[in-house]
Amino acid sequence: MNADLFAETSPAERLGPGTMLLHRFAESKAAALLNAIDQITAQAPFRHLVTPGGQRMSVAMSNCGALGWVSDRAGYRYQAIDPQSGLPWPPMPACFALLAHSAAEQAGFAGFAPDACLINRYTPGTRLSLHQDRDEHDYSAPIVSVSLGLPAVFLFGGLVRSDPVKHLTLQHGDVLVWGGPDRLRFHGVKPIGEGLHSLLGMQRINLTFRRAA
Ligand code: MD6
Ligand code: FE
Repeated sequence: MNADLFAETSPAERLGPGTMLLHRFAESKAAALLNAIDQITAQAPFRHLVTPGGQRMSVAMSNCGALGWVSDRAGYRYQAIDPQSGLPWPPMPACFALLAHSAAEQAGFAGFAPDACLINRYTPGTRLSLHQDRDEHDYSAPIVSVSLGLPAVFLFGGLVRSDPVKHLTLQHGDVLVWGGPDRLRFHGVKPIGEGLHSLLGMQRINLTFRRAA
């Protein structure tokens, strides 16, 4: 049977009690998402943040929505103002909020209303070291993560840094939803491999939607 017959469906893979990988869930929306990302990053350009320890992050970041995630020598936090422009972050486009809400619902988290969307841009060789997402106000809301462009090997650990780590491939259009008992699992991204994606060229873009306030 022709595999293309299944291209519109979104097989869901359960990876933990609160984690679902929705394969290709965002694929048909990719062009609209990329168009919105171009508009957002015209106002709030991608930049390399500095960690509290003083290291420049290899991943370039921007944000949209009421709150944006930032890092500098003072620490990690969410704030309403882009420190680079002094202006509020660009608003979250309706197509972003709808996608995040419907993916969360599909994964069993009804009523997800994100107030923050972090936009990460990777090029070959860039990586994100193992971390927990713990800068949000409460952990009851899930996180919805959308992958676009070049594939990534996602490291999916446990609740303790030293727990064993699973390697998952995240492809263009894949949406990872995690919350509940998995909300504080350690995770990261291995260095992105060389490649050329038809829409994004030598880049991977990840959107992470959160309820931060
Ligand atoms: C990324 N994502 O995939 C980085 N965090 O580029 C994350 O750090 C992340 O994908 C929490 C939940 C899902 C994620
Ligand atoms: Fe994270």
